[in-house]
Amino acid sequence: MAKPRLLITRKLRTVVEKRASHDYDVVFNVDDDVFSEEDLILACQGVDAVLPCHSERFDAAVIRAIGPRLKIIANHSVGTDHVDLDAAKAAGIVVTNTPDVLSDATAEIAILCMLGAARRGAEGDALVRSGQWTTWSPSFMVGRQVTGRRFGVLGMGRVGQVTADRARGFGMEIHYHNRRRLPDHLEKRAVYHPTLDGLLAVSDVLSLHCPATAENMNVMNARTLALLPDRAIVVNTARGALIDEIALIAALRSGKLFAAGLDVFQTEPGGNSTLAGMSNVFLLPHIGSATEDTRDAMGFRALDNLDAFFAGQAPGDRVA
Ligand code: 8YV
Repeated sequence: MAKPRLLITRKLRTVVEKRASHDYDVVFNVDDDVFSEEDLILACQGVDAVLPCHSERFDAAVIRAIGPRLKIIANHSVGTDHVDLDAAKAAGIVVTNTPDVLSDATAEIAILCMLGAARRGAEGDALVRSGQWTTWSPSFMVGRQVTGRRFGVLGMGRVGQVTADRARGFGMEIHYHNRRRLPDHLEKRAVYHPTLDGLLAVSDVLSLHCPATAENMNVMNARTLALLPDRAIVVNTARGALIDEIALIAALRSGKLFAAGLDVFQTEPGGNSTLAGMSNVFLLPHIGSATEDTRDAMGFRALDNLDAFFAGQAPGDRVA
């Protein structure tokens, strides 16, 4: 029987590409350039399956234009906000994601963002690199200590839970808001807040871990940022769409926020040039899951979903 034809939209790790080639007739994107919408539609029209990243947008118009051959979108990401799930369902296209395998890596980046923001990591690094480190005194580069402070998690899913565990290592008191309260063995004595506003009022550090759904768009805005304790720190390793960046910049400028640590932005790639010019932000280019181990695991997990689908079984990580 002919192997299913699979489009892999971006350059993946060699072990993942090798396994894919063994089981599928793979169309690779050798140059790793981002597809234009037109090219994505064209490339998907000629395959049975696509393994995309969050860099490819499958909105309703794209899904409709692709037509009948494509049967499955096996995402190489836990987030699925780049895919219109209702449109995929309507078109009879199965959609999967890669949960669990990137929780540790993303939690590491969240802690890096927290510490980078709290201890002025970007500012210090720039000072030494630029050769402008000409003085030292006990009042030089004084930051905020996070040990013993309150760590607020918005979205206590898999990544939120691992990040909370890491923050416990700093003696932080864990608070969270989630649609549902967690059972005791997952809550681990974290304090549940049934409302977002309740969580914000106690979050010395607020770390975002919820998906970018229509309801969560700009969930951190002028009103909600004002509810945080004075000199709080905001960390975002989830999606840029969760924060109104104009309101964030105002809160950072006014001193309401001490600092922010951001791995994700409203505009990607690129980020936000105003934020980039501010000293009290620590910025990374959306690399939460970018470790060798995790990239392999994400690729394998996406292939596991494809294998199940083409074997006539239910893929483990079906989201639509
Ligand atoms: C990935 C992510 O880097 O999984 C997600 O939702 O945002 C990141 O971990 C990216 O999507 C890789 O395709």
